[in-house]
Amino acid sequence: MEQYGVYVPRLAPSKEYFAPGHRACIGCGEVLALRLVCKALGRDVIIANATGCMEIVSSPLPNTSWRVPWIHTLFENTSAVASGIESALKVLRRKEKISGKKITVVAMGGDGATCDIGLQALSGALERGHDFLYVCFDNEAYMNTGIQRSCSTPYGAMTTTAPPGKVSIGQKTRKKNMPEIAVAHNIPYVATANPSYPIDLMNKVKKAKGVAGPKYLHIFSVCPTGWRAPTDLTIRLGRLVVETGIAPLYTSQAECSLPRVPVHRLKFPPVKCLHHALRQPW
Ligand SMILES: Cc1ncc(C[n+]2csc(CCOP(=O)(O)OP(=O)(O)O)c2C)c(N)n1
Ligand code: SF4
Repeated sequence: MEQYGVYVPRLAPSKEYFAPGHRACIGCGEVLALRLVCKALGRDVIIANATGCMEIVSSPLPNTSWRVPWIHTLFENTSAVASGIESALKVLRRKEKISGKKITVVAMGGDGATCDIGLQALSGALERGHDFLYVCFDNEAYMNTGIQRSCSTPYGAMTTTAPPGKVSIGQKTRKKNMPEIAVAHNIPYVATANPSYPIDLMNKVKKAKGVAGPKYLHIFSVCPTGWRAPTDLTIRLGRLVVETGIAPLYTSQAECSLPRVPVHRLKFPPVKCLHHALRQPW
């Protein structure tokens, strides 16, 4: 972690396609992930972005942080919009109305937009085999509207709609395993990432760009505001979820930069990680 500030600026592309001046909270892991995704994608992209924190903080009229073509979509139709864009590009290329240059089509949203409300459209797009990349920024709740629980909120965590106390443990259901659901669609590339491992994250985006067909990237994104965590712990918390095995980094392909950590070799018990984020009542 100490090497983060030394190496990443040297190894990451300096060009920013997601401009500074956006309105994300201090220490937001999700906006850091988005910035890294944009760096790795480069300029030849079209992004369909579901409602949620990353859309809200980046597009207060008349300003925008987007230096690439970008469209705001609903929760329900983000993957459908991306499917339409990809199909339109195919037709325009076939009719020689545009050059044959590769344009990466990307759909993105938070865990609420992805794992709950947009799941049907996402599943359809994966099944139809559209050539696009879906990026889920998983901060484990509907943060933008005030920390409501989603199906990606882990068991026992605190949210405003699942508050822990005398009558409840907090979130009562188990976290939906979205990357494994994507894998079950038999698509060519699924990976998990985390902005606390920025080079790994960017390599996975670059890898996905080069794979034909549907790709799914699930990015664990620390949200200090929603987790009631200190803002200077974002990178550390992102590391802890990997080191404790709470959110392992892996890909659906054979090669893997950071392997799953076997449970018996975890550096810390998971509770240490949860304790940092103050998300547990005990
Ligand atoms: C169908 C629908 N329901 C509710 C809303 C209100 N809404 C806007 S942003 C948001 C939270 C988004 O949560 P998530 O997708 O997890 O992204 P995050 O803000 O956490 O990044 C909600 C509920 C909406 N825009 N559309
Ligand atoms: S609420 Fe969380 S995810 Fe949203 S901008 Fe703030 S820190 Fe980022």
